[in-house]
Amino acid sequence: MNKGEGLRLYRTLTLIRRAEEAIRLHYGEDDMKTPVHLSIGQEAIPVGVCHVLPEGSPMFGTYRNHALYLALTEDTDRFFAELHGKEAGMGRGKAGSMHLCEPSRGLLATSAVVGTTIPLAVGAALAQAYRHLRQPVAVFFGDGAAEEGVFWESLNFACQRSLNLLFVCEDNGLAIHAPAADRRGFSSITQAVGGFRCCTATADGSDLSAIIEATRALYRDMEADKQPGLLHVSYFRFLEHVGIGEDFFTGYRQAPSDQERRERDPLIRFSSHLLSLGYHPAELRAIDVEVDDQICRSIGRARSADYPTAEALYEDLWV
Ligand SMILES: Cc1ncc(C[n+]2csc(CCOP(=O)(O)OP(=O)(O)O)c2C)c(N)n1
Ligand SMILES: [Mg+2]
Repeated sequence: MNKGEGLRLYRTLTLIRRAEEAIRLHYGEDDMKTPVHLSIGQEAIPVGVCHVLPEGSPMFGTYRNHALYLALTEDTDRFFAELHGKEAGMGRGKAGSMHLCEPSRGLLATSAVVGTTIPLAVGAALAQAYRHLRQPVAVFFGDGAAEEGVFWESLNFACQRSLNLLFVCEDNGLAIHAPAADRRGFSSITQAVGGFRCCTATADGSDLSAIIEATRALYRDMEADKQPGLLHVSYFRFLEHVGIGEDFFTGYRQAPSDQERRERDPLIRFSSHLLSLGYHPAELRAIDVEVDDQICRSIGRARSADYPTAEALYEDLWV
């Protein structure tokens, strides 16, 4: 990783974190007309994967998509406009937080319905194969989605057709409040997938460098074997399933210690890594200030922007 690359990655991680901290700060004012599934703890996964895959690769995600959207676009103007339900949002104020997409940057769809974008990604990868193109397609999904039939059917079809498709399982060990052990008939998704003609890799979601390294190696294997890949990344969900608060007090899981918080926080981990490589703290602080300024201006623009007209409700529909 050269110096410019390190700073760019730090900027993207920081942009995602600060954008979500801004959501937490302002959400109570009730100007953001959408439920939010925050990605604090998960940010490094899309940042790492998008860093490795070729620019413009078709991508699909879930309702927990803020990190993926911002990693691909860094566009906080359209992001905050959408969260405020404004016409200037990337979904003209009608998508809300759970359906962010930006086809011009490769982000084709995200969805509130668990597992639904997995077969869409298979379709996109099949289209690539049909046109004799080898652009990889990536789909991000949670550990809960990996228990749905559609995941296994999609995996089977992708392996049978040797599609250039990267499955990225963002595993926080929870489906809302239900831990993996209460839901699953298998102990490890990579083992369970091991019987398919599919390359696999794992990484620690709090370590951006490890995610980049694992994705690079997996993508090389996919290219060599001409088979799909599954990247399993475990991470810690710092906040409640939906909303802006912590939920440790509810008792279904334990609060992390201060040391665990530091170890599981991808931004703390990556900034410590950069400092250990000799980056100067002032370089990182300058990025923090610039990012905060960008976010502040985007929120200001979103607040003063126009709502869509009533007629716009009937536009952009397939009927
Ligand atoms: C088909 C479907 N079933 C159930 C739900 C309700 N639901 C919303 S989020 C969620 C948990 C999903 O967990 P996971 O895939 O691990 O994603 P995470 O929220 O942990 O990122 C469920 C069951 C839904 N949205 N869609
Ligand atoms: Mg989960």
